[in-house]
Amino acid sequence: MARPRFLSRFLAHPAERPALDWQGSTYTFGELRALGEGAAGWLAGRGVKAGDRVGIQLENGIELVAAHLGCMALGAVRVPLNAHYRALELAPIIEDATPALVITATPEHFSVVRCEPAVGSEPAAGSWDGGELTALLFTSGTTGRPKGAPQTWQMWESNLDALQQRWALSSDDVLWLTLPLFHTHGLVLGLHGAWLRGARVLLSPRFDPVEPPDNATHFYGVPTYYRRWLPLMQAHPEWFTHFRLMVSGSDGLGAELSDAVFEATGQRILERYGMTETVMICSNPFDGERRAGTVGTPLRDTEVRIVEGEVQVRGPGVFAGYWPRPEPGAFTDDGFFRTGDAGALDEAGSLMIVGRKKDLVIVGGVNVSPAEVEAVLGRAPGVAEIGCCGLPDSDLNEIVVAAVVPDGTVELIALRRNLEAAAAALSGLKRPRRYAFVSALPRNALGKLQRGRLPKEVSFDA
Ligand code: MLC
Ligand code: AMP
Repeated sequence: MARPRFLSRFLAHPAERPALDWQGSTYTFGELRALGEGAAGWLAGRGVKAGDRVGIQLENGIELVAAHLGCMALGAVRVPLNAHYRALELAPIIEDATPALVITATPEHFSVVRCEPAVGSEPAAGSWDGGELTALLFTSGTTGRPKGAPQTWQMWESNLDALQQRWALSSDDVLWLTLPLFHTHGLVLGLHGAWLRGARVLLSPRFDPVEPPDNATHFYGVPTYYRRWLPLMQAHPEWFTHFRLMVSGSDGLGAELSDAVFEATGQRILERYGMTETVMICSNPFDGERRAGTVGTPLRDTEVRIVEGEVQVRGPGVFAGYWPRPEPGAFTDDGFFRTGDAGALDEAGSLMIVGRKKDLVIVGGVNVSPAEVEAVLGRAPGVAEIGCCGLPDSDLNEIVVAAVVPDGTVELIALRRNLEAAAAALSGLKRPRRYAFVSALPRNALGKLQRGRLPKEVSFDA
């Protein structure tokens, strides 16, 4: 198999250049290569072959990095799995991804695959000659079932090159990376984006609003990170002066928060917009005006249009379709992907995301399908009907709330307990933060639940 150019570029960085800092140790690009080859030997020793899919359910750390590098060296396709997901949420993903192996810290969540606890090192293997596919990322479907979005090296390379040209990213840059590495934002933009350029990554286990490392030049976050950081920015603006660029994405930043950060630090956060299915679509510029409240203009070679209020996109970063369950209607006849986001262009051609046409709640930058939450909580004893939606939240941007029609068989106190017990099968951000008990749900003439009416028509207690 031919080596993807993306990998050739990664392997061409000088062996002695620092590539990763993790818990006090610095790894050079040469050491990452050796780590990958060791991990590829470990995978091969467990029967994994080039082209196989490997699930990786780990929190940020050197084990996660080694697992990814091992797959890259062996030519296996990575399936990043959300480290917070429980058995119930993992089951449909595993069913669709059919991985040869899953590397996880919580093997009890898997019943259908062989699981291994941690990455060791065995004799080197791996030619870094993978196929076209590099990863299969699962994104919350609006129907409740996560959808597999295959990622090619080519998608990432063309998209990241266009993005980084706009951001003037260079090998001298140092990215403080606190995003989880199982979403597009942390994995593709963060880890792979930095390494494509030969830049250095300072990896943290998670985001905490603390003083940033003083050698960091770049930071990427979801709006919640900036909101939690704001008091510290106001108290210690000098802690943020070494950043050359701070970026926000995965959810709307809003002009108010953007302005507050600017007033505190003099830094105008650069907002960009993307999706797992498309990598990045639009971005504000590094040089030139960053328009608060907009996500900027389309990247090079990417076409964006608004049709009946919906953002549609076509370009080399856009995936070829869901796998293994293609979705009829995901693309228009002329090849534009329907994002499900509602948008408008301002007079300067910058895109504004004004809402969502899809039934999705974004909690702290994490997509939650209300249909999935309803399916799980709908089974709680005492529930006749349930409808979930998002409500604005001053920390997480949005939270999930649930309107429940009791079936009358249990007291309300017991019903609430049953709902909370059922919700425990879901990862934390998906669980409703508030419940309302109602006599009926808003439905259209055909009986279809109208989630968009819930926030207006139901009063959710705090
Ligand atoms: C935390 N939890 C999650 C989760 N993070 N559940 C699912 N997915 C996640 N990513 C759960 C925990 O298990 C816990 O459950 C509960 O939420 C609270 O955990 P916490 O760590 O105390 O939460 P908190 O500090 O509030 O974390 C929230 C957060 C974090 C915003 C800091 O979620 C985060 O880092 N979000 C970033 C998400 C991201 O990277 N999005 C990019 C998507 S890519 P329990 O059981 O313990 O209560 C994309 C494309 C693009 O959108 O354009 O970028
Ligand atoms: P994901 O499926 O996790 O990749 O999430 C993609 C979705 O995140 C998009 O369809 C948007 O709804 C949302 N999103 C990403 N970036 C932004 C942004 N800058 N502003 C508003 N929404 C965003």
